[in-house]
Amino acid sequence: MASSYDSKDLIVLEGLDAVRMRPGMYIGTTGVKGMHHLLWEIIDNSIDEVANGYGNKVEVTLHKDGTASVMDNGRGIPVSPHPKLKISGVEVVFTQLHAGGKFGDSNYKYSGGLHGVGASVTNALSRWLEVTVYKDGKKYFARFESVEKNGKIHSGVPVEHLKEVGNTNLKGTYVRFLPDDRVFKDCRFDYETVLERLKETAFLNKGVHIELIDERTNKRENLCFEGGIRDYVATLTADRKPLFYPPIFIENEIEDTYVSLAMQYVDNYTDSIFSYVNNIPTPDGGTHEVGFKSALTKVLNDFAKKNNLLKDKDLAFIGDDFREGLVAVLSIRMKNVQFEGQTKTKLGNVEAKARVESVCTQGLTEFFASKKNENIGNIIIEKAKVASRARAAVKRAKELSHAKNSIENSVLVGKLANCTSKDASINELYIVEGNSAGGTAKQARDRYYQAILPLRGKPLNSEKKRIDQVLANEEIRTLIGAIGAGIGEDFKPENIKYNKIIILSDADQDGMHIRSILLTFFFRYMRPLITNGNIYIGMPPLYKVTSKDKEVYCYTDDELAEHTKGLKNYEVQRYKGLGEMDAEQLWTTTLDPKNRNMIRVTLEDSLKADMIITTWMGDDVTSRKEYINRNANFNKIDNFANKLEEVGSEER
Ligand code: TSJ
Repeated sequence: MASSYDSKDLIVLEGLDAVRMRPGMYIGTTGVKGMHHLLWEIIDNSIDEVANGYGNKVEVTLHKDGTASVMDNGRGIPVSPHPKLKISGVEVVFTQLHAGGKFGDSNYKYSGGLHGVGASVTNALSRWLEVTVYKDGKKYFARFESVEKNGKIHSGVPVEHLKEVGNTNLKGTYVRFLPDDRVFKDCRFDYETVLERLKETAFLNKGVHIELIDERTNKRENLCFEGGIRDYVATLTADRKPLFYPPIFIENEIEDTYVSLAMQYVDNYTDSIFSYVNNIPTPDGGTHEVGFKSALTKVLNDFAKKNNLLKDKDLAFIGDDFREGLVAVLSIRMKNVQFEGQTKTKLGNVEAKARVESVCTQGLTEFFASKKNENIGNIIIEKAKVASRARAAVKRAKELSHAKNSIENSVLVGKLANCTSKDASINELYIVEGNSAGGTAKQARDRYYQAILPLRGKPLNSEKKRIDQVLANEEIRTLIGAIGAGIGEDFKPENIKYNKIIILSDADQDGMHIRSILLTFFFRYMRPLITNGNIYIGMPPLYKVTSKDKEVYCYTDDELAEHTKGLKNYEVQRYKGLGEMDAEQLWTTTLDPKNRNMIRVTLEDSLKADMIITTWMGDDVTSRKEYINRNANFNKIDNFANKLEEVGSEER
């Protein structure tokens, strides 16, 4: 492209050259992420304009030539000369570091603050950058380039100073730039990355139209959320079973701070608070989140008291109890933001706490005081009660496993038939479904190294079992004590008393459910057992085939078919449960290491497994039913192990 500059006219911009020397200081990395940062700087400027009520549309285009452009229909960057610098406002924006503040602070109620290091950084790290301003009936243009002078590269040099280039009835700003490929090697803009960012931005700025166009692939997306962060929360909870609808929403302004909050509860145990200050994410929270949390705790405690929802037997709530299953978006706008922490992703302004707390307390109190929202309050309190009970159960379980020799001293010891060996490396613990099968197993085992813990089927068998109820279960607590290595964060795998822990349950739906509960329990509270390969699923035979004077046990349908092929005069006994076997049979088929068949549970991909377990164990009855139906062939116990993506080490 022909440029109308003469090298002697070149204005070397020391600030921008500094950016070029140390890009990492300004944009973090010189990888793809850093390159996207150039685009965020530009987009943020446009969003600032429309978020403050000037214009309503921002269009982002990813071009075939590696450039990106951003256009808005705001007022247009000021073109008049800066009183001190004597250059156009446009040139100030693109050549002076942190120029954003000079304009932003005085013109925008809420400015992005130090977040945007400014459009000048984008200019400094671009091969070229062009800007067109539509303002007051005129069209203006300027171009900046990276140029070489005396063998040195200079960044962001104005090669075409801002000039009027025609008339227009449009208004707004258009910026297009080519990231410098000497800084960002082999990088290209990623559609999904940009889309995700724009979507978040669109949620946070309700009513703003944001369009993303990818000319390289002809993909495009139009984003506009009239509900703002309400829509954000609704999207976040869409496939997670929200407890009510629509999300709670409050907003207000106090002392020049705008606070908005949308929240919802879903049927799980974690909390997710997404907080923002001036559209900037604060994943490490900070003073605004603290303010919100204390408001939430206070308002819900008051609600419970006022409505007599706490009975004598109920525990007092702590803040955490009100945040189980919470999905919230907290977005505030204020001046002079200060970020803290290593990554500057935590709000530090002390004044923000009181302001957010005040707006949230007032808004939430009003919300729950309304008769029509009473039921929502009740739902949340019920959920908090479950959370507080779970908390107490975990605490009890921890105490139990901490108590020295707890298992020997425990009244529960009767349940466990321990082995005599103290050598953990050879010891095995069989968790057996049902008292009767447990009794048989106690007779059948090799008591030197095999311990048996019978698990009553019933208390664990209901469709919906929360982990607190699981923990409250006597046998589970015995199990924690027996394993002897603690629970949760305090779990010490080096202290386990059994090298192999074998789950032995019936080949039916109840058995499958017990297995899933135990695995979820191990996964959540004793994960090293799974990753270290200590957990096994025992496979009792499904059939006994008797012919002449020979008895053969078959563990799968295939085995049965294989064995009975060509066999005459035989009888097949189908085992419906462990209880149908006598001690000798149980030893031969299921306990004796020489014959037994079992699958080692190893979590290759623990995340995936967690998802499966959550689907299975979670409160979404439909998906669990679906899952169970899909795997309804209980003859194939190993279906389960396969689903966990494990390759069983089969011992036979
Ligand atoms: F990043 C950027 F600076 F290059 C950039 C800024 C890029 C794009 C695409 C748009 C913008 C931008 C800036 N859009 N709108 C504005 N508005 C102003 O800079 C502006 C306009 C008028 C007044 C005023 O007081 O009249 C004040 C400001 C800050």
